[in-house]
Amino acid sequence: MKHETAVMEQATRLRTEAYWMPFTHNRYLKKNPRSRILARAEGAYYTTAEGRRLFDCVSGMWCCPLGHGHPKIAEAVARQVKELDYSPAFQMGHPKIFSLAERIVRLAPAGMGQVFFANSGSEAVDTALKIAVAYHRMKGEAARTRLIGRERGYHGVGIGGISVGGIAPNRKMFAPLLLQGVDHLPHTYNAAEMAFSRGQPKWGAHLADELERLVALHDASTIAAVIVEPMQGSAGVIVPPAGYLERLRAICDKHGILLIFDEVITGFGRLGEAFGAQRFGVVPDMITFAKIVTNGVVPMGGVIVKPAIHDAFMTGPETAVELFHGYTYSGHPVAAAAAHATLDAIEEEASFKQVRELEPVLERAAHSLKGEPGVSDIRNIGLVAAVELEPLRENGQARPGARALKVFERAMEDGMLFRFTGDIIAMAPPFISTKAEIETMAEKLRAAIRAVI
Ligand code: PXG
Repeated sequence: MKHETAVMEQATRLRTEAYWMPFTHNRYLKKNPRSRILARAEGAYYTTAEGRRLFDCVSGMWCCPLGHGHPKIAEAVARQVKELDYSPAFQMGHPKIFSLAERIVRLAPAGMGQVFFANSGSEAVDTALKIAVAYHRMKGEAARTRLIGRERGYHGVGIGGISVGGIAPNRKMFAPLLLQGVDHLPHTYNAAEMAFSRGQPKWGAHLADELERLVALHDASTIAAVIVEPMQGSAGVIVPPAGYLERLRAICDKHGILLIFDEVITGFGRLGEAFGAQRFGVVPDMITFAKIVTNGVVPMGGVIVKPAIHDAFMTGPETAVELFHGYTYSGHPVAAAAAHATLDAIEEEASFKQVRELEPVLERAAHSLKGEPGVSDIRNIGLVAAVELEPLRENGQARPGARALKVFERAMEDGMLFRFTGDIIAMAPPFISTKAEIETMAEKLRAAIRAVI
């Protein structure tokens, strides 16, 4: 208990000036930081510095679905720190990273062959884009340099990721740094056609044909890769229309363009299969992952590639480095240990099955909010749902984001930690959630929505 008191005290007596918080309204939060300071976590719950228990409605930031303080992962990490805390990433290796790569390939859709490790989703994305461009060059098609992203896409915050990304505030401040020769597909969201869809919307497969238009404009011989999230997460849960990803795949095949699925959110079970690729039955050429691979305990990201991509680099003298890319912490032993323990737990706890069983529970609970004040759309797939709210208006002017912030704060007072972007409230509860916890989450969201009008 002594330790418990120390943790709480440390969390409450804060000097907030020196820490510049990421993607945060720093000045607003620091006016009243206490309610936003987390002191502890266990299972599907956080405890704030004020001693309030919060249900973890978005699994940390989509990354901790097996619950916090998982004993197997904690033990594996502690053991690894003592056994081999760090191993140079270049020209050296350690057993766990080889076996982890093999395991990830086994989980991936058939036809994948190798894994390149990074430390975050952003690094994974920039790695995949570099591999795509370099691959074509290795194959003698050095003119294939263009990258195609999608409106509302989120691919992290590296220069490559924001260039192919499609969220305006993430791009506009950094415009001079954006990569040249990038184009974007339209996003697939259309409220009039798909509001309140359950699972994949029926409308919208034809939007994949926009890729043909970009090919006609730029010529296939200049295009290296298309990168999309199979389900757009950060932009507010945009579920791919039925048939859309299949069409993207076919068009990429026709023109020799690599298809990259950014599965940083969807990888390792969020959609009830190991990857979105399996859920949607479409196999890309590369898959980026991060987050759930270690249950969020230690940073890790990576790219899974088809053998043909890997093999294209395996030329020249055997003593030459084949890919001039990598990070000090690529394949970190502690991350590898956490990932093995996470994958063990996923198997033992039948996590993908848990997700499939909870999917209809979340779907029903989320869609029961239809008709509540200001709710303009509800969408869901796997263990993910989003409720979109109409913006609040003040003197006839819309104030984007204000309603969701109020709902977020209100729900927190009621023991729920949601995420919001703009006026969209996201839910991606832990796989270990009970049916009752998911239903309570939706009821508390209902109460918060009703309180904010
Ligand atoms: N790609 C995708 C598809 C992501 O969702 C990244 C890349 C970047 O990963 P890193 O590890 O560099 O942050 C992400 C991250 C949210 C939210 O609530 C989503 C992310 C991160 C934080 C919050 O929408 N996605």
